[in-house]
Amino acid sequence: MAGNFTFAIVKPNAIRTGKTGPILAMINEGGFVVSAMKMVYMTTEQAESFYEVHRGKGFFTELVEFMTSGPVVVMILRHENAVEEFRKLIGATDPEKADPGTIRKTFAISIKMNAIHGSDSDENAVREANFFFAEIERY
Ligand code: IDP
Ligand code: MG
Repeated sequence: MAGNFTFAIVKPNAIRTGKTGPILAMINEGGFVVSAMKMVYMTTEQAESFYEVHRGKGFFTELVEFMTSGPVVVMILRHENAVEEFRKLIGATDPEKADPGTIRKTFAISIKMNAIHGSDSDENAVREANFFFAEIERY
């Protein structure tokens, strides 16, 4: 399964502004298959744990506050070479640097409120999918 899936989160700014549907349409148009999906409202402890790798960075506290400011949609997405292909579809972290036509260029408000998360490696896709879904091999 590794290599053929990635993990994504539609972030609170996109949910609040009603962009979940348009973002899912772009994901579908990009050839990704949604193989697991649910809406969750993370606790501070969950968000801190999910973003553990960023603990100690200047933006860590505001990132955790943002990701717990409302519900998010978490997903497992299938595609060949999924991690790399999905990072291309979402664009650069900073929307000002993201290519036209990417999800972040289209829907991000700022570097923090950048609409969507995508795993950065196969190893992290497994970790992140496991963080929110049980028995991920079933998907
Ligand atoms: P990525 O999401 O493109 O992999 P990371 O560097 O892993 O980017 O950062 C995780 C998330 O933290 C970003 O998607 C964004 O929401 C937030 N973030 C990154 N850099 C900054 C910053 O300089 N200020 C505020 N938030 C940031
Ligand atoms: Mg990252």
